Amino acid sequence: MTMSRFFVLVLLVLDCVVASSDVEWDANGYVLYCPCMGRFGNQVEQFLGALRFIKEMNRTIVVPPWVAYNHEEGTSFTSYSSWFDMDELNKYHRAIPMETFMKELAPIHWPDDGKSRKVYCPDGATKRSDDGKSCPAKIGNPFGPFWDHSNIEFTGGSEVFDYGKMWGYNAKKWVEGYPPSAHPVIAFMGAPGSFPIKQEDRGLQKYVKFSSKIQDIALSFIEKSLKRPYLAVHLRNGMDWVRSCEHVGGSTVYHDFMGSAQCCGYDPRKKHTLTKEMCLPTKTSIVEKVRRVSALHNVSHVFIATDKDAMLAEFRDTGLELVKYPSNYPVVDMAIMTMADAFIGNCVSTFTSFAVRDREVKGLPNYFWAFEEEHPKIAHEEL
Ligand SMILES: Nc1nc2c(ncn2[C@@H]2O[C@H](COP(=O)(O)OP(=O)(O)OP(=O)(O)O)[C@@H](O)[C@H]2O)c(=O)[nH]1
Ligand SMILES: [Mg+2]
Repeated sequence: MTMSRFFVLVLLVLDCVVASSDVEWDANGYVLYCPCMGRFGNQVEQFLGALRFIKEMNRTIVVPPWVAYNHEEGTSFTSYSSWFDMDELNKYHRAIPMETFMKELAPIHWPDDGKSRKVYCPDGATKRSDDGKSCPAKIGNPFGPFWDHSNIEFTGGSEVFDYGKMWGYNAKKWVEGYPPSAHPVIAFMGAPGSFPIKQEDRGLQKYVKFSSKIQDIALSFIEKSLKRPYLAVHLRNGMDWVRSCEHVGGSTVYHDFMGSAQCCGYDPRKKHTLTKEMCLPTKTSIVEKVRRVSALHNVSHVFIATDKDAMLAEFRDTGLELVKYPSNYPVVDMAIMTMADAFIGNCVSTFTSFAVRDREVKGLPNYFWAFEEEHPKIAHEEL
């Protein structure tokens, strides 16, 4: 080995030593959880609720990877930091990625010793377990694959909590009932955050910033293929969505359905009725709205994000330049939507709602299909 190679090796080793000693154990404890319900949009909504709850508990949040489902490739996991910026998240509260927690801290502080690795679940969940008493933490998908992905077996058993007594996930109750001295690591079977998101948690979106990798991909695409000002539209129209919207607008009047509060509002007395058209707008009304918003914002380029049908044929007569990202890359579609000068989304979709919250905190305009009022400004309460 040459001298210079030797020094590189020494530096690398030193770097590792320094890096591992960087992660200090937090005596206030940790919370882990599985984002086991729904896809990306749902997971983000629950993440923001969990973030507030865990901050109020004054524990460090162990940030789980995102779970994605694919017919061909099965269930997959993407670390938070590959899409988003951990430093930005840390501006709100102490956060550590799951991978780092498992690699650096778990071997010493949360060992697989037959007692430490416990899973916490509400009493109602035990019904699904084989013995009817323990947490069914690894039964079914994504439950099993999620914890397996991080090599976690709950060899310490289950800690079943009284959901009513804890007011669900009330931080004060948890601080009193489960102090870090006795419960240093709380691993929840599911997300300790509500779905749909609570109004007061919407603003936390500002701490969820895209990683530099995703930003670079989005910005270089915008520079190459779009011209500012540009309009971005989200068309949620795959078969699963058509089925989801089937019951809307029937005999039962819906206000709350997935992301719908972003249009219908949060105040129970003033809620706007959710219509079928808001969930699944007609093609004619979509084209008409694109024309109108484009004229209003003086745009010539429209970025189209969709899970299925980009409606290119229907938009052709508008004379607008239609642009799509060349591959199916949901998080990049999302980034390009958040950066647009104007945006039109789907009231019910939580995929839309991510873009809407991100744009809200930046003060950018949002519009919705089949819904005429511009989004009511969220209360900018102190975070
Ligand atoms: N590439 C791409 N994928 C999308 C788009 N919209 C939806 N999807 C995919 O469809 C999934 C929709 O699930 P969610 O993220 O939960 O959002 P949602 O619209 O509330 O839909 P559901 O909750 O699944 O009914 C996303 O996670 C993406 O994988 C889009 O504009 N572009
Ligand atoms: Mg969803």
